[in-house]
Amino acid sequence: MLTDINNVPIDEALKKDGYVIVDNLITEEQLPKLKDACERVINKARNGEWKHRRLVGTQFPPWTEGDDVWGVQHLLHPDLKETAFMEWYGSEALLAAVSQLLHTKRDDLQFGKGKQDEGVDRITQRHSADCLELFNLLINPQEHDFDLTWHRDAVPAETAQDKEEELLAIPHYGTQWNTALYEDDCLYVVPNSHRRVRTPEERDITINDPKSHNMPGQLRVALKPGQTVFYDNNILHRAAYFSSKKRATLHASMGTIEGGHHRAKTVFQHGLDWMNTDAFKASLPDSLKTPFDNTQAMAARAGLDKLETKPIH
Ligand SMILES: O=C(O)CCC(=O)C(=O)O
Ligand SMILES: [Fe+2]
Repeated sequence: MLTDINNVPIDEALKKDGYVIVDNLITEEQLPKLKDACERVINKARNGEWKHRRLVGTQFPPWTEGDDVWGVQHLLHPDLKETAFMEWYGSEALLAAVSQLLHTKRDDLQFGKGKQDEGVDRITQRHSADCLELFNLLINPQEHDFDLTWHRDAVPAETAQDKEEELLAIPHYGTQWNTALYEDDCLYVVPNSHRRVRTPEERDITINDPKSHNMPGQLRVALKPGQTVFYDNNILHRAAYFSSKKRATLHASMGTIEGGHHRAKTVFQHGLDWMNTDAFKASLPDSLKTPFDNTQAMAARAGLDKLETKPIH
């Protein structure tokens, strides 16, 4: 039973507060390897050699404007040839934590987390593309500070209250997390906001002043190197990126097959066809073979055995 930094079981804390901070999901041997791998992919993203990146000025995909990078996408892509990311994604500590959080058997895990339901996805299209990715890196831009607005990943700010209630009631079948390789205090959350509709004041801020520094009840999540925060993607959150402070934070997700195959379209609509290559399959550690088979089986059941669908933009 894994507990958080306050000795509360992690699944209890995540359910209650909408976020949970955990130590030691990276070993001492893994940390320098992950840092080195990040340096290499950050350089590639900044010099344009790696095109899958998030660019300052744009919160949601597509990222076509600008050249100041705040995120590097697809760290598990075989073309990057960075095995440290895959080794960590399949590591015992991480899989144990995710299984406990999702109350699921190891054999029922799968890659990524996807959206809950196609109907929801239609409504939230713009957002969903943002959070469906498997494993990315969040970094400090070099030229400009950059703020993400207050948001829930799967409920757009303009959503009417009754619809918001409906969307918040949909089960997740997955979890996402940030793991800091360097000190990271970029993320802000409103604890316990993940299952209830916004108060009138929160609603007003998300719509009219989305970069507000004065959200009632806001908490700045301060991570030490090696710490992880798992957070419900519907917790009210924002992030502040500073060019002056080094950030290299692993941002990943994992799900369970309980969501059923209707999730497949949304998991794979974001250009994950590279997962279906021999090079990708050869890179899988034993611990991820069943989760990958589950992912493929789910895609096949949904008629998506090429692991790709039409782009949503
Ligand atoms: O930068 C962060 O820590 C949060 C990123 C985020 O909220 C998102 O990508 O939806
Ligand atoms: Fe988000």
